[in-house]
Amino acid sequence: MQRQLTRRHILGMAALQTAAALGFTRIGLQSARAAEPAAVEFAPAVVVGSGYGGAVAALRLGRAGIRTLVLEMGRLWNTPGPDGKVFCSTLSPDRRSMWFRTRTEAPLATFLWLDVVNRDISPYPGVLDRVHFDAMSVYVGRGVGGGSLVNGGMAVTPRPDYFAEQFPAVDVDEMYGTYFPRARAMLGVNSVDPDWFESTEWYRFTRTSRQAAANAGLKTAFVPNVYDFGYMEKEAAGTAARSALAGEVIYGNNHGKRSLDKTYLAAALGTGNVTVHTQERVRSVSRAADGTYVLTADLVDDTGAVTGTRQYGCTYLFLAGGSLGTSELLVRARDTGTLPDLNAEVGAGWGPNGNTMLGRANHVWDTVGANQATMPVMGIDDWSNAGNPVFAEIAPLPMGFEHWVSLYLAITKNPERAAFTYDTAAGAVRLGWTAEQSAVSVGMARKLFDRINAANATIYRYDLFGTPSKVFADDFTYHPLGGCVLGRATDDYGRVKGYSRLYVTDGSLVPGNIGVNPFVTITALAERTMARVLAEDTAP
Ligand code: FAE
Repeated sequence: MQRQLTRRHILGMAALQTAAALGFTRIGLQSARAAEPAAVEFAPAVVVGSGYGGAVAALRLGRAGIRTLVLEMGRLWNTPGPDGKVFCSTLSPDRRSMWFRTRTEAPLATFLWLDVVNRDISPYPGVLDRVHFDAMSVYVGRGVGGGSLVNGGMAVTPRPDYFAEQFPAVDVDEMYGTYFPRARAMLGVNSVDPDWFESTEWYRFTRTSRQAAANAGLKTAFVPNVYDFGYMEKEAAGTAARSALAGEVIYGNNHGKRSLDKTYLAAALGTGNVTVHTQERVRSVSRAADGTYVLTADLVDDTGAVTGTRQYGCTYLFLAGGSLGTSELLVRARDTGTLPDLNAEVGAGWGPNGNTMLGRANHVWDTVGANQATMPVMGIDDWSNAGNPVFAEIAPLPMGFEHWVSLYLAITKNPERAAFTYDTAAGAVRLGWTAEQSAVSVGMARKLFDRINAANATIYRYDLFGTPSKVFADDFTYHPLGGCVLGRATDDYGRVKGYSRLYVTDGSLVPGNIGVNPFVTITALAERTMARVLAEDTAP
């Protein structure tokens, strides 16, 4: 699919490129023309975070002619390093890989129980973060584009019946008729050519998993993606630089991926009304006597040192720091008394989308291929099994050699939820998720994959998730959801209860589980919120 880029969109992309080349931490159309613009201390609208929810808010505000400042704690990923590449590869990570770490923390800790996956690195504001809580750690993207920089690009629209179950107050027809199509079009969603899929070596691993599922009587379904499959075919043909076919994904893609900096954010900057400040981490939010919001942000340099703080004022405040970022800001604001009227639902309703990762060992004749594309295109869809609803993404494991491993990210209908609480002594939030709650996801994933193993006379892999042997990786998630759930902590459109002109537009609105990979849902809900807010709240 060829996407049409408007002149303003191209201007926005030019602004991103110039800002990167000159090392700016403030990005707007002005920086594309001349020098860095003067500091914006007051903006009519401020957006915290530049992932899906933040990018939609910025574009819609900018198009409505509202001057908007986006504050992002990560960096702009647009400048090539000494190797000529913006991002480092998954197989050979360097400081660009992870957010202020001395060693990488990849989801697959080991291979054959050997510590061969992770590498020592020097601390730097790298693109992938793993945030540790007591019994759960959460992977998130850091930078202009948030999770879109590091994710697998799977662009899945949830089942309407489950969406309606999770969002009883939302008009399902309007979502599926207006906001999901709008989100997919803006994100540049496309699908792999089925003929190419059937013939290419790069998706042998998927076809092998599909056959194993079919042998157990299970259905599989193609899923769309935001990676440009036309580009991927050129990579395979050797006529374009390789990215998805060169093992790139969780530490960023140098080509092919339609991340938000190439879609929503480029269009937002192209309006001329949006400015993005990078490496500024919002620490607190309060309200001034005149009803405007006051934000304090720490300026973080490349070593992680806080080199100063800056204060911003705004009339309209959009929180889009993701499930973790927004929940942290609001729980802290409520419990330290800077926004005391926030209700008890703030921080509640959190879940990891039932995520559990696992590997199966295939027979030697069921090869998965040394060459694997990093963008998943298929899932095992057993969600309609009322006794054990699971949707399992068939995930790649591109190690450059044949290893016979089939890898999966199972999304289970785990009903467990947890809450964030504020730890005054630490000045940080805690997440109350427990190992017992993860065990519910494991039980559901195990039921499905026991069936697949039984039908194929295969076994699990025991060597992938550290020592002692762990079959199910149940202690991390890619899909943090909730903490500020729609209709509970906010009204039915993301307006935070207790305060006017304060909004949430990100994954914290989703009540812990959505049954599929979540960014299309987050984007479509943000579109719905912005349409309503611009029609009702910002009119003069
Ligand atoms: P998000 O994209 O996380 O953006 C939040 C932004 O706010 C980030 O850039 C933060 O750095 C920034 N921020 C946070 N706190 C602050 C603060 N205090 N001050 C300033 N900035 C702040 O939020 N989903 C799919 O649908 N399909 C996939 O294939 C898929 N694969 C994934 C693979 C990986 C490895 C990971 C980590 C995630 C994956 N996801 C996938 C999940 C998806 O990326 C995630 O649901 C969305 O990115 C969440 O969007 P939000 O707008 O909520």
